[in-house]
Amino acid sequence: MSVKIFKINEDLKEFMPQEIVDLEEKATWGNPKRGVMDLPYAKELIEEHSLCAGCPESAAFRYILASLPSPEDTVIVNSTGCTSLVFPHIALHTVHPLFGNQNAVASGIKRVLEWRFPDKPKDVVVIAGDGATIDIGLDCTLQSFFRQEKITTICFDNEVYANTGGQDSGATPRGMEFKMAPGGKQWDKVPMWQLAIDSGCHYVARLTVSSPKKVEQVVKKAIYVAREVGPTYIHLYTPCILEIGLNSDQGLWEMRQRDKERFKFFEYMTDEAKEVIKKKKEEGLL
Ligand SMILES: Cc1ncc(C[n+]2csc(CCOP(=O)(O)OP(=O)(O)O)c2C)c(N)n1
Ligand code: SF4
Ligand SMILES: [Mg+2]
Repeated sequence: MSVKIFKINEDLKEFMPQEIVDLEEKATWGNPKRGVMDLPYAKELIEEHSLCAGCPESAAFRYILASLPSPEDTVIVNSTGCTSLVFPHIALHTVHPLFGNQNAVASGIKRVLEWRFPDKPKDVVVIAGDGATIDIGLDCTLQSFFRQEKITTICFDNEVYANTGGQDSGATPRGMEFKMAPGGKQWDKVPMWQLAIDSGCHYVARLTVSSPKKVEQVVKKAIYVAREVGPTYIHLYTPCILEIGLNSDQGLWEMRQRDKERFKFFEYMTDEAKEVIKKKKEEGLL
């Protein structure tokens, strides 16, 4: 885990593909002020992905990866689902544990990194779908909050088990129907952001990914607070355009509709989190 592993041996540089040279020369690693404004230029931020064309998860990934304060010192822990299709395309340290176990595995990684590198901040970020975070992995998610693990959990809520063809999840709103759940959801959507607050998270945000700058701000705040205080949680709406019958150019439109209602921007922070955020603002990092 160091910027050095991305350095090309000088003797080999002239033989390296331009793509690899660009990765070294134009990368934003080592600059905590990096952000979504680097997206058009920074080579290490995903250029390709194997999600459906226009899937808002791809935008969410780009904004998050561009906003990590120290990508070279970050480990991302994922879970199976559409999100996992992106990981082979990114130049970051990632771990793919068993479905639903992501917060338990992230806790272990964070503790080992703190022990091994006591003087250097190492960020551990979980990125997983609503099925993994709220349904099958809920136990591991909440227990990591109860234990006050210093990790950031980001849930990509598309309100469905997308990768397995469209079953309803705890995050599906009441009445919503899918191909493989034609009877319609019988219960209300689980308010995971509230569970995160009640379970001890120090910073919680709920939003869509319609505004890149907003995503950047919440990701940075959540990571800085996790470093110094304890668990943080971000709930992102990344609609599955395939399952709700939209075209590839309609994801942004869908998110802007939900910005006004069930994914209206919401932010919560404890007093300790407020202190960290104030300090980071004074340092010009937020
Ligand atoms: C232990 C285990 N249980 C179940 C599965 C099957 N499985 C793969 S992807 C998935 C759904 C993921 O849904 P979600 O977390 O909401 O992610 P999405 O695909 O919607 O992005 C399930 C149940 C699995 N791979 N491993
Ligand atoms: S199935 Fe849905 S969530 Fe998965 S890649 Fe396609 S649009 Fe995105
Ligand atoms: Mg899902």
